[in-house]
Amino acid sequence: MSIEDIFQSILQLKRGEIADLVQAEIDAKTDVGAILEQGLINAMGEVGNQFSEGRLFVPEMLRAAETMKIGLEVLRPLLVEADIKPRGTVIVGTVKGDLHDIGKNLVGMMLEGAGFTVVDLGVDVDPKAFLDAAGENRAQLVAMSALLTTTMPVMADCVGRFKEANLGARLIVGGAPVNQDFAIKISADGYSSDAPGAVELAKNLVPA
Ligand code: B1M
Repeated sequence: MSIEDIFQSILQLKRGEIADLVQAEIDAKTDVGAILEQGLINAMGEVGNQFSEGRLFVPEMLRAAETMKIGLEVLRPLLVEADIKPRGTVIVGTVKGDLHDIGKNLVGMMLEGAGFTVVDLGVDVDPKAFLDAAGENRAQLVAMSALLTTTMPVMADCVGRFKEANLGARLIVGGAPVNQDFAIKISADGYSSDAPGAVELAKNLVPA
């Protein structure tokens, strides 16, 4: 068994196999980062390519995502393994109109692993819900995810409302179509292209 088998199990939508394959790599002491990047994340990239090329459609994309999520759950204990004191509270969510949650889940897991208390609002989260949750939980940070170019403007709306409300929480953004220029343009406090980078941002913005 190998990381390639994990990659292939996602492309072949084999929900029944992936948990054992990931566990086998963990047992074989394969680097967790490699399982995540080369096995799980790269497979979803390939799924996206095949969707763009019309070789795979929404139902398959959904099953691939479900397969990946099963694999991610097996990795979860290793990603959230932390012996650090509580560091602060982060609200995470995918913005209104957007149902993609795998990257957001990964960011949440890794923030947990870094000692943050994570309040996950799920997907399709409107700016008011982010605002309410940040107030109720006295959050220091809000991490928003968007995977669609059409939902990126919701991030701008959200940043604007937080500035108006003056809650003091910092806002960071990420997701495949988001970049540093966009983050600067909407006056977000930070941008990261991946989950480990989001953790570094969070640590810088919310010092222990
Ligand atoms: Co959709 N989808 N999808 N999809 N989907 C994309 C995003 C797409 C690029 C595919 C493509 O065309 N090649 C395309 C978007 C095009 C665009 O806007 N530019 C697309 C489309 C078009 C759509 C629909 C419109 C399709 C349709 O219905 N015709 C539809 C929209 C539904 C909606 O949201 N309203 C749709 C639906 C779906 C499914 C529901 C079937 C499924 C999602 C299931 C789920 O998430 N539970 C799905 C999937 C699986 C994808 C792809 C294939 C994979 C996404 C993924 O999970 N990647 C995707 C293609 C692709 O991205 N290559 C695609 C793995 C994940 C780990 O990566 O989320 O990027 P990602 O997270 C990364 C970084 O971005 C970053 O960290 C992670 C890595 O460490 N990150 C953050 C993410 N969030 C962060 C937050 C941060 C920091 C970093 O906070 C600060």
